[in-house]
Amino acid sequence: MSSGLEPPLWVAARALLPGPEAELALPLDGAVEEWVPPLLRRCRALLEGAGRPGGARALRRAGAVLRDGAWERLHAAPWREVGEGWRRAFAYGCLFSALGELAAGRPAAPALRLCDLGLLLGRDVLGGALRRLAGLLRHRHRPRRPPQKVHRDLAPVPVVPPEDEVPHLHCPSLEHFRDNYLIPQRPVVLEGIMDHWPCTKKWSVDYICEVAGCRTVPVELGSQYTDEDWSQQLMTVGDFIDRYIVGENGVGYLAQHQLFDQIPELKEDINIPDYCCLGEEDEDNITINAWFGPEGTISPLHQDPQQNFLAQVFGRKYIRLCSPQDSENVYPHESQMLHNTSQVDVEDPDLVKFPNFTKAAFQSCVLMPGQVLFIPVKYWHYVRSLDTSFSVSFWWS
Ligand SMILES: O=C(O)CCC(=O)C(=O)O
Repeated sequence: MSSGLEPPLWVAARALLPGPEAELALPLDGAVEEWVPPLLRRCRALLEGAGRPGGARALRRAGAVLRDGAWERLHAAPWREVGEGWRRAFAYGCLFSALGELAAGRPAAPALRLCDLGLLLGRDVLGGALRRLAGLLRHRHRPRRPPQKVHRDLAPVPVVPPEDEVPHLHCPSLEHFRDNYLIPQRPVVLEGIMDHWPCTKKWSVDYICEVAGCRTVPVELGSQYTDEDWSQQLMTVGDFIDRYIVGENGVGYLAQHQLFDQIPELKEDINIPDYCCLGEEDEDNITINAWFGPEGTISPLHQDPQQNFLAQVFGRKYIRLCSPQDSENVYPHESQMLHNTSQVDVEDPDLVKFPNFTKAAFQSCVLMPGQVLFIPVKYWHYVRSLDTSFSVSFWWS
């Protein structure tokens, strides 16, 4: 089916999918409306002629109709009720419209955005086709200019009274960690355990921009998720860096559990802490989160249902912790949505409204690059970035 008119990027992209039409099974694995299967089959048929004049346009259009139709169904119900069939239909729509873009000789950026949308909201169909295509496009994408350097004065470091300081340990044995911290559920800062992770030497704002600048991700805007003006938006990592890390457009946080699946190159630079083997579940069930943002991002006092290792890659974070036994004293929100979040502003508490807050016993630390904080299950934690910061957390059970 080579036509000589095909741009090389399209040829490389097409080669990522199984060859002849007949081999391209497009399972949906879930209920969809009756218009979806014939449209899917049409996209598949159009793929064959997409390298010929007019073919690319038809594929782009058909893919976009599938994508837009599925997008509506993705947004018609609460997220957890959206069925597998619609998520896959959306992913196929993204894939076919991205391929249509490339077949038409258009630039890589819009196709890459479509791959990311498919990965974020859909599924990685056809054995990882979206991730493979995104990897190809990222290498063909014109590199972003590195972010402008800005000089900022270092923020003052909060004073942590020695009696409140979270204890520090250097590379404890598994048994020591288990008996003294995991079983009694006590927080501890672990040092030396991530020294060999490549991220500690490689990662910087420039590096993140180079590897992930052209990728679309969800970001949180506003200083903390309990604020009224807090919102979420999709943008490229490069735009996020320009606006919120380098620019002074307020506070934004790239706080994401899908980043490492979306960009495997970053995942290769981190390791799962050995201590996670003390958990009952296997490694595949560990959730790995990225936390990237400027100085001043705040995660309000909240608790999570799993054990956590919070690993600091660059920048420093001021962290305050208190035990679940103090839950009453930190005044959790009453609503179902925020019942794991305290109503109290930890660094400026309203003691008239929340008088028992003084009874809560806090421990604190300034988490430095290369340190890993163990936060036991349901331990309340408050986090404020003192610098532009990248942390990786591992939720395990
Ligand atoms: O680093 C942060 O801002 C929050 C980290 C956190 O809450 C977590 O890992 O559970």
